[in-house]
Amino acid sequence: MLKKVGMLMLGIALCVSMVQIASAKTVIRVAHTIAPDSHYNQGLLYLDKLLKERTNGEIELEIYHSAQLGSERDAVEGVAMGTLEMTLISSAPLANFTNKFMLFDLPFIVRDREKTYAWLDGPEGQSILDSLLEQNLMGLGIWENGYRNLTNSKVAVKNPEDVKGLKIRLMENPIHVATFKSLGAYPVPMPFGELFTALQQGVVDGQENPMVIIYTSKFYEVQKYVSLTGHFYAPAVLLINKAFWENTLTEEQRKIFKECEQEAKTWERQFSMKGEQELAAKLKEAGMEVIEPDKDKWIEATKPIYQQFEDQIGKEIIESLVNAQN
Ligand code: EAX
Repeated sequence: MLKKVGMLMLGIALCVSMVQIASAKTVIRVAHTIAPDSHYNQGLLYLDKLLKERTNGEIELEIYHSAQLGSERDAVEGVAMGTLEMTLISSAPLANFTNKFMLFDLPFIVRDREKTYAWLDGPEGQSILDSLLEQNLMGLGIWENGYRNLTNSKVAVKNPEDVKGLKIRLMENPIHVATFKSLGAYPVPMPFGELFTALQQGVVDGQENPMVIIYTSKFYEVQKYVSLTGHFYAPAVLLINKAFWENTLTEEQRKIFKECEQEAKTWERQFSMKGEQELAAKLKEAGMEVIEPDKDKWIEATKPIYQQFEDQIGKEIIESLVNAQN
């Protein structure tokens, strides 16, 4: 009997020490689809640095860039199932999971970035993030992908009608698709990981993305024109598996994580903004023609999209974001 108790005690002691070893260091795998020198990757590296410093090395990130672990949709599914801990993605593909983020897909809805940051970081942004909780997805914060600009290899697009007949790759999002369709383009929704090859082989004529992505993905090698349309503003969402967040991290670690996340978000937004200001010149140097379109014409041409999606998104929330920028 005593021997049995002794064995049991030893077993318990072993288990406890194993848990201690396991909790000594928690590695969080985080996937995203874009290049190592992009705003996403640099922002995540900064978050990793903060986490390591402030948890004395208890928490660190293992970052998988360039769609190494699949598309954004794959990443969201992985985080929901717990086969992946974290991802940073554009909000647009989340339309496959909830309609709460579709607000941001409306053309030209974000005109004042700073005021929008405040709205995103407040209760409205939080309630949008919370819409994913029932799918085991915990939204940690809304970072930035940025204003999307159109590139293509065929015509110097200045006015909305210039896109007629162009095959344009878009994210998998119904509002994006409807917008370009209404302008007479052929929308081709496809995951980002397949885009460079599709442009290179002429499967599509063009695509749209923020300057940081156009530059760091070297789209200037396969695209001639960049039109500074800024037609959609893409927030980026940092998602973590809810069970992992609640059960693997301690309360203290979650508190530190939240603080680090906020600082990294601010850092990443600034990095993104700076890229936007500086990269037109670099794209020119790389051989692209940079076109300044008349934005008012684009705003006018894409207005009907609001009515088309108003019911699905909710009038109130649209007004809230618009009013927050007045
Ligand atoms: O989230 O798919 C896209 O065009 C996105 O901008 C990119 O994956 C980053």
